[in-house]
Amino acid sequence: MRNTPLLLRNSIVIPLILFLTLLFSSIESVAQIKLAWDPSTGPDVAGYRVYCGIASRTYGAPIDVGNVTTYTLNGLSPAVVYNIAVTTYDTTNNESAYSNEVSGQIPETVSLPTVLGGSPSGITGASNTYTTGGFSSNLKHSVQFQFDWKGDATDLSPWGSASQSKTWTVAGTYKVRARARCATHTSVVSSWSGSLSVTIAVSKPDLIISTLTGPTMPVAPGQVITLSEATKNQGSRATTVNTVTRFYWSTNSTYEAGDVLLGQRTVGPLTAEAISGPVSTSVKIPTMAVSGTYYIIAVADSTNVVAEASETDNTKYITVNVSP
Ligand SMILES: [Ca+2]
Ligand SMILES: [Ca+2]
Ligand SMILES: [Ca+2]
Repeated sequence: MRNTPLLLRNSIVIPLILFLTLLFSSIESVAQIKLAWDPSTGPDVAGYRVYCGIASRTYGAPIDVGNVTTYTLNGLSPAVVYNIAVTTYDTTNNESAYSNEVSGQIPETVSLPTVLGGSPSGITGASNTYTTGGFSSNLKHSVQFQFDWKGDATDLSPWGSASQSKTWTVAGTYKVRARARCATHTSVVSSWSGSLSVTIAVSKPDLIISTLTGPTMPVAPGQVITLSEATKNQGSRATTVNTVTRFYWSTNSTYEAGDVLLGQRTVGPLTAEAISGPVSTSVKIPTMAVSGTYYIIAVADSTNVVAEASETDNTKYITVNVSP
């Protein structure tokens, strides 16, 4: 404890007045508090000492700043209240009482993140990943992130990494945004970023013929041949009912109403990405077919009992050469 009696030759018991200024740090600057005080009116002032502590009137070792009336305290921690006082001393090292005490603290700020990167569209039930960036703590502390998946702060992610994923279960348009906070001083939180508009559609199955093979040698009219075919659900949602894959005889590669049905098979319900087959189906080449090149077209969900993400990708064909 400093306990200097003030029985001094020149009795330099001089009230000091401090004016405290906080320098709001930029990203590159250090945490600092700038001090200024009125000069002592004593006749033989030799210098000043700055005292600083985290409890009122309980200071650490003083800093002898010389005969100046301003000083900047550097390297301070944010969110800590510093209590500061000054004394003056004369040419024979007699020291005054403390000045009035002032207190201040370094404010920490975290800049807001950039608008999120990630897909502006998706489907229900599927995970979507979004990433933010461009944020920082002015004190260079590490930061954490929170995502607002709806844009009104009613569907918030946990605080965590700059890249987080969301699975929406309801179709709609969502305004996704993010904010950052200091990982050490978690009450220091940035504003929200701008919003990324994300449109989520209802997920659906999508049936296709994934493989179709048949005879590679010429076939005769009326001949029974074996087709090998696989039907796949490449969509993001399961089918829940049986579907029918049919095989048609065609003079062109396009399935049309007039094409001749050769045969069919039943395909059970398929989960997302599941494949039924390959399965062999025997069909008979039309007896009236004349020599030439024909097409056998397989059609998934040919009776259209399943609403699909795409109804126009359900066919696949092979060519067959007929010779007597
Ligand atoms: Ca389809
Ligand atoms: Ca046709
Ligand atoms: Ca369909």
